Amino acid sequence: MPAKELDTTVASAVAEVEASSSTTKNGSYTSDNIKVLEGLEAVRLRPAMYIGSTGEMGLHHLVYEVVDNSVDEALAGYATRIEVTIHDDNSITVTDDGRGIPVDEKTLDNGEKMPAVQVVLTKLHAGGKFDSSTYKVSGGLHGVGVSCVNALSEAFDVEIWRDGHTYEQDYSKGIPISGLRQAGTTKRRGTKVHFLPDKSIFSVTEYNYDTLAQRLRELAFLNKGLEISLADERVIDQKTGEYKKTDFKYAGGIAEFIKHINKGKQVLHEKPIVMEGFRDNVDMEIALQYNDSYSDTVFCFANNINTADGGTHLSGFKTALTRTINAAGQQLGLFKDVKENLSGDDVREGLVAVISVKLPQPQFEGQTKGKLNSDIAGIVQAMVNEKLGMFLEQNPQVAKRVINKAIEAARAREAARKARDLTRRKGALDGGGLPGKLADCSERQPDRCELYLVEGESAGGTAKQGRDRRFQAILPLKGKILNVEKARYDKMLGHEEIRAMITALGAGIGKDDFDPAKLRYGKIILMTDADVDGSHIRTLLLTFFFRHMNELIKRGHVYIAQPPLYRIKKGKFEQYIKDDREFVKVMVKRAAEGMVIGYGNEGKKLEGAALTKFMGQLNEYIGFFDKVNKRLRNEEITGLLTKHELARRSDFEGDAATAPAKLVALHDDLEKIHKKYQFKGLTQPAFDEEHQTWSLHFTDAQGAVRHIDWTLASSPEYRQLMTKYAQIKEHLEPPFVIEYATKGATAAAAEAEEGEGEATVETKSAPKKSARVAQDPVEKQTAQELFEYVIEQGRRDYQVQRYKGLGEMTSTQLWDTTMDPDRRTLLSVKLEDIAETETIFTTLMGEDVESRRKFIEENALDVKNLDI
Ligand code: 0RA
Repeated sequence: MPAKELDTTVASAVAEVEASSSTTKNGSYTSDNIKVLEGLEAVRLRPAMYIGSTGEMGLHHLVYEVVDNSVDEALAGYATRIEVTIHDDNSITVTDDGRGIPVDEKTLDNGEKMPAVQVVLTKLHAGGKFDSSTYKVSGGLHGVGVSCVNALSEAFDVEIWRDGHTYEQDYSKGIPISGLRQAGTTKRRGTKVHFLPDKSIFSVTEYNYDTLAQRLRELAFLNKGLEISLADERVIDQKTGEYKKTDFKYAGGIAEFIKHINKGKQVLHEKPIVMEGFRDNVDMEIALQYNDSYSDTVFCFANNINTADGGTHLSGFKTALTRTINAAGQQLGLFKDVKENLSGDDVREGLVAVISVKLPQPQFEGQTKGKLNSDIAGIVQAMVNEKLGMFLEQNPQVAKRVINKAIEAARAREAARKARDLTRRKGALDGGGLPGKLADCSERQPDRCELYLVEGESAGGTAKQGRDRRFQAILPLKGKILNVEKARYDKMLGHEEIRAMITALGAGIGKDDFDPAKLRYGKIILMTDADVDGSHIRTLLLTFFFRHMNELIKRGHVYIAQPPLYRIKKGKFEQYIKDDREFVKVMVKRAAEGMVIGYGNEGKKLEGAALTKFMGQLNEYIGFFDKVNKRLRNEEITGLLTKHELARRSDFEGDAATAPAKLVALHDDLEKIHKKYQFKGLTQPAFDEEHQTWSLHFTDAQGAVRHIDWTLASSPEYRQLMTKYAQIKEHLEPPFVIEYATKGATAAAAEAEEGEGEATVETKSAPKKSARVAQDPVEKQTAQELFEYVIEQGRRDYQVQRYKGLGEMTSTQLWDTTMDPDRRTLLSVKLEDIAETETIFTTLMGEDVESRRKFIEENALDVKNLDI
């Protein structure tokens, strides 16, 4: 066993196995079977030691572990395709067309025989292939072998196609529950692994499509030509009626990775520059492309593992890049009025690069093993010197553009240095003199201090009055702050608001000066209005922190305040409400006090807590109803869909001759209202060969053809609508009769639910429940009308104020709702994934309006909240 390549965590586990095996050799107690179980038992006892965590990360890691083995088959030249499927029960299947796990009989140290596949699946690290000559990705970062996946799965089944036969074996929690059996003959070759993660071990058991997609896409980029597909049987694609599925295959490899990252950016040269080399058993691939931005993005990988902390491959690359570009600049005579050589920072401005190396036994270091330590800086450097040098020589146009950009960067850096020196002399950057607008706090210990960055002078003033000056500092920001995505360093430093921020924060800026340890506040809280401008300013601020003070986000210092959207008031009672949803909830609760709703014709009634709950669900139901109705534009028809409970695929299925009963019944109902809505065409149910389902169509009065089909019924909003419908349908029986119970009957019920929702802030005492004036019963025919009436009743006795901005609040109100640590809710800003965040920021803040619009559409973002 090549113990050298194991990281320490794994090595200690292996030591455990080996220790137990020597006990056996001494003949003391146990059979080998038990010894093997002991190995996997260690994994079950301390799973986090083997797969990093038992949360979301660990759960997804199981998939990567299996896939890595399949990728190894591809690297060895055998596999070309890997299919990953998420099943309904969140179990996973990984299929490849590699050699298939070997099935021949192996003799263990103690003489016992078992099929090789069983060794691979039950012995820690036996998956570290039998030969160690070629490089492989499994056994990398946490690489612990498929046996760990087996140990941590309730069920684990393997199917192998090899030498003309199909072989199968089943396991549970790492223990074989069958022998290896031959199950027929086949021409196929490869391995299929199906596993269900053990729910008693993982705190999260639901797979996230995007998380898997991201890693699989990355693997496809890193292994050019390899085809990887991801399917999700939990989700049906609206357009195709099939399971959600994505195929990743990139003939261009990391060059396409670069294009993916640079999507939407202005590039300096059309094609990424690609360099490849192979020396001393190290396979090197580097691609790079410059864009016109001022930041650099370099991703590096060793054996497909993202080495986030860089290492020898990165340093070799950087050295060669600086050297080669300087040499080319000299050659082309571009340095006439440049005094010094271009620095590493200069030549990396606007650079996007991916470095991927593959080597036999990579050495990693650091806490998270994110840094490559193998001695390869020299060969990477030599390769880049040669290949990039040659490229620049052969493509002088590209060379000139790249070098001129670096020269500009050098000039800007020089200007920035001067600007910084100037400001430093004025004491602006080192905390000597704090900005005049800052209202600082008296406390000096950073972790107890908070800095509020407040939109607008007037809100700033309110916040200054409302704050607790002991530990809360306020910095008002005037107007829109500079979009740093589009501005260079020196311009940024010239921007007054940004300078004030940098000074107040005290941590400096720039590679040499930024020191998060000098930060003067433990919490930096962005407080902007709940409108379009507010969210734009928030995005601009986040862009600044993301680009220039990333570490502060990483360390969890950046927060977003949540000012309320409404205030309701009645006499001395007042309450603040954070958003529209909460508003409806509160209004319903107020209205429902003492209210009794009769429904249907059998004297059934809803009141008290049941009524409030019903109204909440009804609100959501109406929300989904409106969304579905956007497709049909006819409330009566949308209502019919729910009434007929068209929900399952089987409601649309049938053989080509017989339409499904529910659809026929719906058609008959539509026939009845045909005239009323002047349909020009209402078809009989029609059969769709391709999808094997039936559907209805009608042409509405405006001439638009509307479809009632499985595509509609499988859309998320429709599914949600039906779920809500199922929850409340027993109450959806008109007519609805609203009346007030005589006082006393329902007072207890109303009292019982007085506990307020978490998101609202209440001050003063609750109003006395005034006895309702006796009132005639009111009758409503539809659920929508009922809902509107109830909300209206809720609003009746209250003054409702909707805040347009922070400035409309008094200082006490702002403190009570948004700044008081005991009552406020803050959102913490997180950097979930750097690469993805990177794209999102470029897309949202960059120049390419078209891709920004597309991004917003595709991600169905709330357009209200974005400035486009
Ligand atoms: C052990 C040895 C060999 C291949 C594998 C395991 C292997 C494991 C997995 C897991 C998923 N797909 C896989 N494909 C292969 C080497 C094969 C040989 O020497 O024949």
